[in-house]
Amino acid sequence: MAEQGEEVILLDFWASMFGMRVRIALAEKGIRYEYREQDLRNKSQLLLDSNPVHKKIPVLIHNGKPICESSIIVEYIDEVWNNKAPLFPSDCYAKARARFWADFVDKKFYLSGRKLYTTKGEEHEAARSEFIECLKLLEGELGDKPYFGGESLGFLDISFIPFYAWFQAYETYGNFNFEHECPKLFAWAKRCIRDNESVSKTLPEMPKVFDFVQHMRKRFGLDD
Ligand code: GS8
Repeated sequence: MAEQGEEVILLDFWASMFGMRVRIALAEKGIRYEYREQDLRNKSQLLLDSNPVHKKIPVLIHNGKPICESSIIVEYIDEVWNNKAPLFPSDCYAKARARFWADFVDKKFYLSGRKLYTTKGEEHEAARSEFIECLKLLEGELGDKPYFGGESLGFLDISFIPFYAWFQAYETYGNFNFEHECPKLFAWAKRCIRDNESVSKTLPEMPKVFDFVQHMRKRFGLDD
């Protein structure tokens, strides 16, 4: 819990997988904070002032000081509120590995996933193959462990599980079945939700995200 006199504000958008990472980390640490939903099509002055470089959510404002970029925020939370179980493994190699795969989620998985519902034709086909390959690589990294870092929810789980809320959209527009393609990873996602209130209370319902994606597609002119 934030100490008395501490001010913690989160600038976020409900459907953002990056924002969800921060919400899960804050919940894991039991930190009380003020959630401020942002209109990304009409950005608030506070958002523009807090993240002048990227102008994106999430931004955590801790005692007036903004921290940007979800992975950096999660790491900050882990370091500042170190009274609860750490989110990172203590072993340096395991830590580097967790960071590597979280970076892979951002650079490869997220971008190919986005193309599933924003592109058509050849680009869409290529994105579909890449997306499924990414899932299989992540499933390989998970192996037979319950969580990426071992026995409990950690940094890489927190980086990746928010995307599960988007899976109805990924499966529908990517025309594949997650459970069928990656049964172990599917079981991991279910486990994260079933056994961690920080996750189950943060992730929005899949149909709500799907509805949001459908509206986005109409706006982009991909659907009537
Ligand atoms: C990505 C944040 C992001 O894309 C992170 O925090 O990890 N690398 C960053 N934020 C989006 C909303 S989620 O898709 C955003 O704020 N978009 C507003 C814009 O691009 O104008």
